[in-house]
Amino acid sequence: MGYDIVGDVHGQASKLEALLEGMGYRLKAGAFQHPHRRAIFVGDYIDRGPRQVDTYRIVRAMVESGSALAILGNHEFNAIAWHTADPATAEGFFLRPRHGATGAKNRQQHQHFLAEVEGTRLHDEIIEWFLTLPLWLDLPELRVIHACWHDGYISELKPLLGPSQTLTTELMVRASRQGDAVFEAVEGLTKGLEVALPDGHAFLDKDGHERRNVRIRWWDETSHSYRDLALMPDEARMALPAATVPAQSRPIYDQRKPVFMGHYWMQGEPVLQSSKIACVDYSAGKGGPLVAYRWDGESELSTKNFFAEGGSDA
Ligand SMILES: [Mn+2]
Repeated sequence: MGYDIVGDVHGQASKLEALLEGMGYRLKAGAFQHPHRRAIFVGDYIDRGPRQVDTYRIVRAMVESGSALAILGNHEFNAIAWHTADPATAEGFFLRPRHGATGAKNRQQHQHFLAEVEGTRLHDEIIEWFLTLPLWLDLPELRVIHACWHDGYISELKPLLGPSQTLTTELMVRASRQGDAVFEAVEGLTKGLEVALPDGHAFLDKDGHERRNVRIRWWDETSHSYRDLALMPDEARMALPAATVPAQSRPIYDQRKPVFMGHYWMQGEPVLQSSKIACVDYSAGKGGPLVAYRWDGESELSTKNFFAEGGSDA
């Protein structure tokens, strides 16, 4: 069976329809289907774009008809946390804060979704469905993760998750508490691998907050220093130490099968991260095309198999 691994949609339902049609999927009994292929969605269905609920309906119908598989992205994780009351606090407090400056920022990131569903029964229904999405897929032939395939985090979470790698409400609580091992593992898988800078080093993030950890390009086996591996604007990146990131804090991918991810807002022509690693997020949520990788059984990935639709709508 061929798989079409589709990047972060972020509410761009029109791009999604065009991409699916372009790849030969047709609406049948309410769901896009292909005679001999299946789609796999890498997460981040919501936030930013103009058709939040439509995107949800398209993806869910495909999953329920068996024509697609879908995993959880950090935006779905945040949406669940926004909607889940914090059992440790007074009424009116949620796992993702709604109060103060942080609350305002959280609401702003979530505003397009909230504008379509806030206060409705549909909102509850969508959150319930998000809770059925696995954090990763480890199929016989390939793997799918939203941001970082990390064997350590995966084996740590596996015994705690529900059947088929889903988050439970109890785990949502732990995953929302900074300092909890579950928090770190879920963050690592859905937002990417973070490493601590050497002692005495820090940088200011875009909000002016001092940070002692950086997210790195976990897939890049040809780079070794904080400066070369950090995911941040070049100017800030060049100020980071040229010291080598310790091997134990950046596990190297085992290469046993291809792994697909989204999340990184890539730009330009789609390229592979390696012959086993491909990111399919080309910023559909901010003007880029929606991209898929059309996988036909190959164990060495090929740039020729990227398929793009839409873009430059910003
Ligand atoms: Mn993401």
